[in-house]
Amino acid sequence: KTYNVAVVGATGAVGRTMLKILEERNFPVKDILPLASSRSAGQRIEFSGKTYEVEEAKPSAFEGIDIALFSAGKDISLNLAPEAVKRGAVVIDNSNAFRMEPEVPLVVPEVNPQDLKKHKGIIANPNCSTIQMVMVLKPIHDRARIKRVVVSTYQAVSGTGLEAIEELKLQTKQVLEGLSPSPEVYPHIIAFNLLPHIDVFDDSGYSLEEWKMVRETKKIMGDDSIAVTATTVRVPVFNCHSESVNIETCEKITAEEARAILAKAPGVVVMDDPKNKIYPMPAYLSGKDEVFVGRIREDFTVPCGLNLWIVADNLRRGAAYNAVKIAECLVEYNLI
Ligand code: A2P
Ligand code: 11C
Repeated sequence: KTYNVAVVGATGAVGRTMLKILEERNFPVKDILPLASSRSAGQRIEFSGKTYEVEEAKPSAFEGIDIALFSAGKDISLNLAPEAVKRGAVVIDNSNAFRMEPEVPLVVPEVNPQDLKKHKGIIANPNCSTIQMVMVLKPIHDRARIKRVVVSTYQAVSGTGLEAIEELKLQTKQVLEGLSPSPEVYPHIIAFNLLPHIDVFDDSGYSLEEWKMVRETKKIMGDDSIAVTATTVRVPVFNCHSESVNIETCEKITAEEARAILAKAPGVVVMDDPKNKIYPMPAYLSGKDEVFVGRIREDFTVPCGLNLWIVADNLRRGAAYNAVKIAECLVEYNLI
């Protein structure tokens, strides 16, 4: 069986990656429909050796679509995902629009594929920084029950989109030429800087990106008791998010055992030999679909603690690959 697949946001950083991954993985596509704003209508894109024209995303575009992958921002998802479902499509939505709705499964296929079974038309793809963290937390939780997680992120500009990638390129050049850049995408300069600010702040002092990591982790892991606290930081890296993660467990787990458990975890690669300069780094991991973990060590300040360093390609593993993997599971479980 083959499927008519729409990609909403097909001209964006994640949308383009979704098309690439559908093609690479030979997803059973009957026809592809690239959708974006009216500004991009008529633009041509290549898919599996054929040329397609980008069309404007509007309700009628979803007639005859079986699967719609959305990555054009929250407002577009809120407006158009229900329209796509009404016309018979299953939506896999990469935005923050529906993630915390109780009836919407929030899925990382390696962690909670069973949640797909209760879908009612919309499935949410989690935030990129959450996906790479839960893939490492899950096998540790299964063995030793996680009580508390303290995470600090080092997030690449590709998470913001194509404009932010251009801004980092431009500003880097400007600074090296002795010019002072004027920030456009971010509230401050991003070249040679760090911004402890991702998404909007609320009265608690936390940013929405930090709250996403807290709430989404509990929902994906199916355990509200896991306490998560996060500090999310934008760094002048083009692609791949990195995370420093401190975990407190109920049962003792040694670094060696953690390494052995993670080596067997689906989609996780242990890269941990620091004396030989082996640890995950964003500069080398673009284009990969696994989550890389290193610097695995015990936290000696508590009876049952671990410190880890996690890196993954946020556009692929944290967004497009996860979405395509959800689509593959839907096909496998006959849920379309
Ligand atoms: P467009 O290129 O036509 O603006 P990124 O995250 O890389 O910035 O990409 C955002 C994606 O969302 C792009 O594909 C963009 O299309 C799409 N998009 C933005 N606004 C709309 C809209 N009003 N309707 C449909 N797609 C949109
Ligand atoms: C970033 N994590 O790196 C964001 C991008 O809720 O899906 C993805 C935002 C989201 O800026």
